Amino acid sequence: MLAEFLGEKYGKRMETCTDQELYAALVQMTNELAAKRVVDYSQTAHAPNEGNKRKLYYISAEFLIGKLLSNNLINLGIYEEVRKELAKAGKKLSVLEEMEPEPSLGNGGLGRLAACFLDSVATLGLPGDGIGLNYHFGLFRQVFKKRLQNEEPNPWMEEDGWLIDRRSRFVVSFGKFDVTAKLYDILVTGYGNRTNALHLFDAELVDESIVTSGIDFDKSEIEKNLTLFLYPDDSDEAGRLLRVYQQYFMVSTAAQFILQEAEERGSNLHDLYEYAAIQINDTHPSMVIPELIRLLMQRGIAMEEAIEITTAVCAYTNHTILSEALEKWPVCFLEEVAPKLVPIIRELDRRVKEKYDDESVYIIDKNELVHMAHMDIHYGHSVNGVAYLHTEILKKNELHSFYKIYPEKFNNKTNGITFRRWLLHCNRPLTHFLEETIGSGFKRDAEELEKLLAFSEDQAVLQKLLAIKQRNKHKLAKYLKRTQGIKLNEDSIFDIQVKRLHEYKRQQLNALYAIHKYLDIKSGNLPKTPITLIFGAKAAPAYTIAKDIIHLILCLQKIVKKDKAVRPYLNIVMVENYNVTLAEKLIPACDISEQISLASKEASGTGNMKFMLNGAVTIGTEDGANVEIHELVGDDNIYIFGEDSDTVIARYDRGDYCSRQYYETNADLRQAVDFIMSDTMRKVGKKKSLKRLYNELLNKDWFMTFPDFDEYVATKEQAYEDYMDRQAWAKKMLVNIAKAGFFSSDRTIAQYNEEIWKLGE
Ligand code: 26Q
Repeated sequence: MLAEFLGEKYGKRMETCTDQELYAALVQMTNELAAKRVVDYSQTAHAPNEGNKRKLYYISAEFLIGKLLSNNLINLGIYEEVRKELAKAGKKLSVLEEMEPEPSLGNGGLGRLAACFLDSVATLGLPGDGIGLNYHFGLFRQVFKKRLQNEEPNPWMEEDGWLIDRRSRFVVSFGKFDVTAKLYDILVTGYGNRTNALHLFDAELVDESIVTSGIDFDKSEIEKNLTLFLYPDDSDEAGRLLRVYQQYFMVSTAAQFILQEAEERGSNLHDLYEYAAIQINDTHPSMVIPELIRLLMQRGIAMEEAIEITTAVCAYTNHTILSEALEKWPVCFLEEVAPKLVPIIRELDRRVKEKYDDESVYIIDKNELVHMAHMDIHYGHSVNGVAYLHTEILKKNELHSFYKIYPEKFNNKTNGITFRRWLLHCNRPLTHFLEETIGSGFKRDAEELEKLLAFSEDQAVLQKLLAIKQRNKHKLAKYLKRTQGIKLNEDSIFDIQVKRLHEYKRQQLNALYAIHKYLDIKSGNLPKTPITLIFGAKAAPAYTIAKDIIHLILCLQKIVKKDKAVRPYLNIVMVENYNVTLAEKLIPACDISEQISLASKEASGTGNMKFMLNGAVTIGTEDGANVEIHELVGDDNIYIFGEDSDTVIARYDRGDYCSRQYYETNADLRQAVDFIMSDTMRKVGKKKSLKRLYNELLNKDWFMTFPDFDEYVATKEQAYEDYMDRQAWAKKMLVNIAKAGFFSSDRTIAQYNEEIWKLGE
């Protein structure tokens, strides 16, 4: 197939092509095949939703899509064919896969979720597109220098890449100027199904050359900088204002695009609900609500009706209970960025204040801050959390006043992941083995993984699972050696914590364990199996303590590496620039998955699901989706520790947490904490950074690592001991794989569709 394409397009034979030519041809061929599966609405007699033209628009500031080549080849059903064809000509598909740059259009869980969702929407044959921004440098690329994080731009767009210029223009009117938006599409292939699109808007006059050193640029040149970076540094006012500019740019283009499409497909806008369902992914796109109202009014619809239409169309997903992440923008920012929205927002707020005498549900508070989530809840028809526990906490605590007003709007949609990327693509050996053992039905219906339970006592199956894990550990070791110069002992336990760096995720707790273990080994307690602690995380550029934690881990890495007595038993590694590509290699190689957030703080987590699916055993707190994983696999196949969410919430309510008390009464903990300020550390680390972190832990420890320290250490020791009984461990792996089916994003999307979007009726 590829040979034919090369012949026709370029008049070339595969053997004579360079890798670059082959890669470019593959992208083009894949895009052409994908385009054939785009469903033209007006032409289809049998749209999946006969009698209803409703289409989903998933608006998100992030789409962390990862590399697309192999994913698209799998979804189009031609991966093996292409691989074999290339092999015949002496070429390796894996080499071409490596050439693709990873689009860095996201930061973490929320962005990766959006990408998994697009895959599942297309796979289920549903009409639904993503809408976001085309950040030229995306999220920064992380580089370690002297054990500190540095940030560099991460250019990812290619001449012959996946972006398709739609040659379509929209104008966004800001208060002081207009900006023309260009529309690019990335095709989203469903697994054996239709092709949808990810629409990415870009500012026409964006100028990459204004980026000076690192990721610095003139924040005031909005027309030139609007779509340069995802999450520009917002530690100053100019940075925060720029974020609002980006958000309005995103939602204004989105709203214009959605109305245009609806009208083209026959809507008179009064019936917009028949044509569009909008999902607002966290509060970053919340301004789409007043913007839609504005545009509907501009087209002659009265305000009352415009509000009703908008409410019927829009639904909101909440991804966090951390108050600092719940966006509140000063009205004066909106006056500058989108002055036409201000009277609308004021009117929406007036209506709320007229009805409810409760400040906690106002849209505009007494400090003239606009609470974006409040606007979503009042003027959207659905509010969902992303895991059972998270939704319960929203209802009972964070959003309780809203729940009392609108109980019917609240619902839970436990997150999911696409098994195409997180099993079929990233773990081929396991996929093939599963096919041999339980048939290939699980590829379409993830719940079929449960068939594996019938083999839980089958020695051959258990041995094979261990062998596959070993092979993946070997592959990871080779990869990290080649790309980052990191050496791993393949016979050690791979204990992995990879995720954004945030205090609530408690990488610092894992680092305290690392210190404890280091000192324990030095004092002569040698672990029976060597341990490798692997970290991967980016810290937001202005998040000082997060950067201090990275510094601590990198210093520990160096100390242990230099210590001849300890290094045969313990290795601490922080991979540079953790991203989707690295995740695809780390996760299949993992033995122990670290999900140790402070209970109540992690809305769901999705890494936890990816690890479990690939046969890692979780050590975690009763938080987010860990609760549901625990319930599914049972006590014997997960390691749960730490205080539960009720205890934590009660402690916050009392406000009486004092970390120093724990420090003073717990000798092991004190020893680990004090090590941060030891001479050994000072020799490799920066005093200012280490001291700041030490003080933070001792005087604040806002995410309560100290109360969980002892239990965490004991639980890890137990897990390491259990790991040595290989047969028993393999059974835990098997149960985790078998029970992962529930976490397929196909299930999540089917639920969104049944309960919120109703695309399939
Ligand atoms: C906040 C204020 C101003 C500017 C930006 C932000 C901001 C940016 C990014 C707030 C939140 C985010 C990202 C949140 C995120 O990734 N949340 C994760 O979402 C996952 C998918 O639902 C969950 O699994 C994770 O638990 C949650 O942390």
